[in-house]
Amino acid sequence: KVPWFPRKIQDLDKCHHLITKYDPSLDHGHPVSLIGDPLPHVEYTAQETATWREVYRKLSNLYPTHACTQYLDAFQQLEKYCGYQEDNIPQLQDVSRFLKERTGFQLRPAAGLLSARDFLASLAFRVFQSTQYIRHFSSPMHSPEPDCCHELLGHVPMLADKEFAQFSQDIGLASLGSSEAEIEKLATLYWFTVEFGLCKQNGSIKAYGAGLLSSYGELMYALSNKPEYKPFDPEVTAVHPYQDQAFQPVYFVAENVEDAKAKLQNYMMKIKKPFSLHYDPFTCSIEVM
Ligand code: H2B
Ligand code: FE
Repeated sequence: KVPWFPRKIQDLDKCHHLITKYDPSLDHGHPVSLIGDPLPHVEYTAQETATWREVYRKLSNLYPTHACTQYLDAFQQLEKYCGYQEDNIPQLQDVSRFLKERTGFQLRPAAGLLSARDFLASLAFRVFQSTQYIRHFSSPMHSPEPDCCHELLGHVPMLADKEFAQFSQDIGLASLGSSEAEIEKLATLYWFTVEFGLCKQNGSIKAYGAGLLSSYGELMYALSNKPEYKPFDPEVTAVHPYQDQAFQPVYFVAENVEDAKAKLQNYMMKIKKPFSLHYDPFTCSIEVM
């Protein structure tokens, strides 16, 4: 039996299941906002903005030497057009509008860590479910769960890149109607690429993964001589055990984003499903054939 999956963008209103590691009472079982609703404007406190400032300052010093060129190009644009500054936490509404113009991606607010199935399904529609709150000020350099520093500094710049946007949507499309075991593999692929991916660029290695680009400590470590590097190969990467409590002992290095995308497409074709899927961008819906 094929698990239920969203076929039109409005169906994503049913894809908001939280992974409540800490407090199950926080899961109210209904979405905080619906597709098409304006993204809420948040007034961040002075203390929250101070946390953002600290994270922003430290990370933006590392980007020129550690981030891939796609990231650097988008980051520059975000500073110019989208309120990315050390004294301002950008609003999701503005960022979503920016991304929509670049790659058709849009943000929607998420209440916390979502199940892999729901999170990946939204990517199939070029929807990125983003948290809007910020980590606790007591540990500005670390957050156990995604927060807006991670989304805005890690994910958003890469989602402004056309190739990367397609790569992200492809993982999402592969997840629709897939078995639990297959979702687990896709979540692992997502982990080692979108979150912790490295790529070659002009003879050196740079970061494109959001988990790296939003963590000062791990970004430095990932590009030091300490971790092990392996070539990105979906078959191998999808079953490699991963670490979510410490820095990764192993990173997968892609030749470039285009190559990672081609390899992923090849991998996706081997996932057995009794139908094929096509995304229709005009109606924002999935055609099942
Ligand atoms: N939920 C939220 N809100 N943000 C994420 O970045 C995220 C998620 N990542 N759920 C997902 C899980 C990822 O770790 C994979 C697909 O499991
Ligand atoms: Fe993330």
